[in-house]
Amino acid sequence: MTVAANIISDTLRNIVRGFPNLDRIHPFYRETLNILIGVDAVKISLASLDWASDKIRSLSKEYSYKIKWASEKEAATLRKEALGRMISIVERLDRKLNVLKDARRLLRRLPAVDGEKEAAAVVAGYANVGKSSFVARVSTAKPEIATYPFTTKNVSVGHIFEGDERYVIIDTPGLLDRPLSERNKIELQAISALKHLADVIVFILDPSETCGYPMERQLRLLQEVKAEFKAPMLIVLNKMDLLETPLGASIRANVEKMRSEVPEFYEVSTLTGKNLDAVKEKLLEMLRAAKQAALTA
Ligand SMILES: Nc1nc2c(ncn2[C@@H]2O[C@H](COP(=O)(O)OP(=O)(O)O)[C@@H](O)[C@H]2O)c(=O)[nH]1
Ligand SMILES: [Mg+2]
Repeated sequence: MTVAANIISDTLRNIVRGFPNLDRIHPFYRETLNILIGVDAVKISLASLDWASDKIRSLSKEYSYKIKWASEKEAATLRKEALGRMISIVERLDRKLNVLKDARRLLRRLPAVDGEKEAAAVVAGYANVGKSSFVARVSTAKPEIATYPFTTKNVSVGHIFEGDERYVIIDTPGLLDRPLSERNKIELQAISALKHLADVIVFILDPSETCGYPMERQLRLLQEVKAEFKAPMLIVLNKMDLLETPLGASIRANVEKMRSEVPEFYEVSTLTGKNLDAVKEKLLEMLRAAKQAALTA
């Protein structure tokens, strides 16, 4: 009986100890957990396990004492009674254990964003403007691909290394590539969680419009994302290599129009690499500032 009690009690205690500290995880994780499972539900479950672990240990002590002074026959009954009570405590934890199992699974599936240390850039813009190409160009060659917990969509998480600095850049296909009004509830939840993650928004536009979306729509999305996310924004015009093609005139016209509406932006080509060093330098500067602000906050 004592052995069984110790095993059960230790197992419960280890589940609690092995669980990430909810007050210290990245706000993005906490928000995601909160939306899908509920941070309070997880905390209550952890507290219940803690309580059960103590309770089982004290029952074990209580019955050991009784058994010591009991007759052989009484002892057998007491042992059975003790185990019965312990099992009933564990059975009542069933729902709580499931909450923790779900929470664990969710946290494991989240993109590998390393808590407080790393500032993160999130990439937005219509489909086919060159978001994935951009992430590939400015970050590690092989970004990690994670399935976003809300959707079947994949986010790709790249790392930007600069000396001993390390930042995260996240491509979120299917989330920040069209107006909010066109998104379903699950996608909106995902975006809400992304807000806690984004220190900088990289917004990419395609003035050649070969992505299939006119500049006006792209600019409207830019305004929408800007209003939605409070993070500073780095605006990038991609596919500038197409200036040398018959599309050149309309690209030039679109860039001129941009100049009258948007104070600062970068003209790049993720195909040829044009201006990518400058935009990467600017991105690093913004991420550094975000990190500094977080440290002094
Ligand atoms: N000409 C040109 N094409 C580009 C450039 N960047 C991306 N593309 C093309 O645009 C398409 C969409 O690129 P992708 O990075 O997948 O865009 P995403 O949907 O925003 O992630 C692909 O066919 C790319 O080859 C560029 O700088 N110049
Ligand atoms: Mg893409």
